[in-house]
Amino acid sequence: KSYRVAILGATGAVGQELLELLENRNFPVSDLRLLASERSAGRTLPFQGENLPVEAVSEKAFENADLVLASAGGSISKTWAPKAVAAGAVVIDNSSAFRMNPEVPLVVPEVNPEAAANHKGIIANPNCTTILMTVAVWPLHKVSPVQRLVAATYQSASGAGAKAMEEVKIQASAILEGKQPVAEVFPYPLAFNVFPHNTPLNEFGYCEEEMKMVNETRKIFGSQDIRITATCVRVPVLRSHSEAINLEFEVPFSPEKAREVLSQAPGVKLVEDWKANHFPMPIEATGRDEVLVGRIRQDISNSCGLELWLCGDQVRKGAALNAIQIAELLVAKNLLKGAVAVSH
Ligand code: A2P
Ligand code: 11C
Repeated sequence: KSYRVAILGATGAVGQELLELLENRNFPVSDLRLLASERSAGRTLPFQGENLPVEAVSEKAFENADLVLASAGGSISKTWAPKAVAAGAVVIDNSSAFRMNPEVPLVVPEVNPEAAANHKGIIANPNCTTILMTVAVWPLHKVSPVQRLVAATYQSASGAGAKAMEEVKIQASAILEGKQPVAEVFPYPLAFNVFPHNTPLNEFGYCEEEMKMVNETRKIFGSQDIRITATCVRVPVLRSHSEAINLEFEVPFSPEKAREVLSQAPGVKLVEDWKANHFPMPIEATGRDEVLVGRIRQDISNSCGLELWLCGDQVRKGAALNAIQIAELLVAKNLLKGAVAVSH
């Protein structure tokens, strides 16, 4: 069987990665439509040795589509995902628009693949920091339920899209040339700087990104009891997010046991060379599928606490790869329409 696929937001950082993964993972595509804004209409993007045209998104663009991979932001998804579903497609949506909707499954294939089957047309791809954290924490949580989780993030420019990555490079050059950096995509210069994540703050002083980590993780784990808090910070890294995670269990969880569990966990790669002080780094996570985990150690302030450090490619596992893995799940379970191959 093969599928008619549309990528909404094909020209963006995640869109480009979706295109690459569809090709490299040999996803059974019979027809691919690349959708973006009016600005990109007429551009072409390479796929399987051809240059495919980019079209401005329109209702017609979803005609006959079996699968829509959406990554053009929340408001675009709110407008177009229901139209794509009405046209008969399944939408895997990378935005935050539908994630907390009780009718919409929120899926990390390594954690809750079973949830994907219960969709009503839309499946949500979680926020990047949530995906990376859940891949690393779920295997431990299954062995001994996490009571409390404290996260601090070090988020790269890629989380804010292709234009943000470009902006940081231009700012860095400007600073090196002794000029004032200009910030347009970000509220402040990110080159040679860090600032708390600039999403809107709630009445408790938590920003949206932090609340995504709290609420999405609870939904994915199917556990409303787990206590979670996070501090999200943008750092001048181009690609791949890092996270410091402190876990509290009911009973002690030894670092040796955690290493044993994580060394066999799907989607995780242990990176720990204590003698060389070599642990996960964004430059080594970039372009990889796995979440790199290391610096696993007992929390010296809490006998039931465990510390770990992780890095993961936000564009890949934090977004595009997770979406493609959800699509692969649907294919494996025969949950997508699609043309049946005719044998000659
Ligand atoms: P375009 O390149 O035409 O602006 P990123 O997250 O890297 O910034 O990418 C955002 C993606 O969302 C791009 O593909 C962008 O297309 C797309 N996009 C932005 N605004 C719209 C819109 N109004 N309609 C359709 N696609 C949009
Ligand atoms: C960031 N996590 O790094 C954000 C980007 O809800 O999908 C993705 C926002 C989202 O800034």
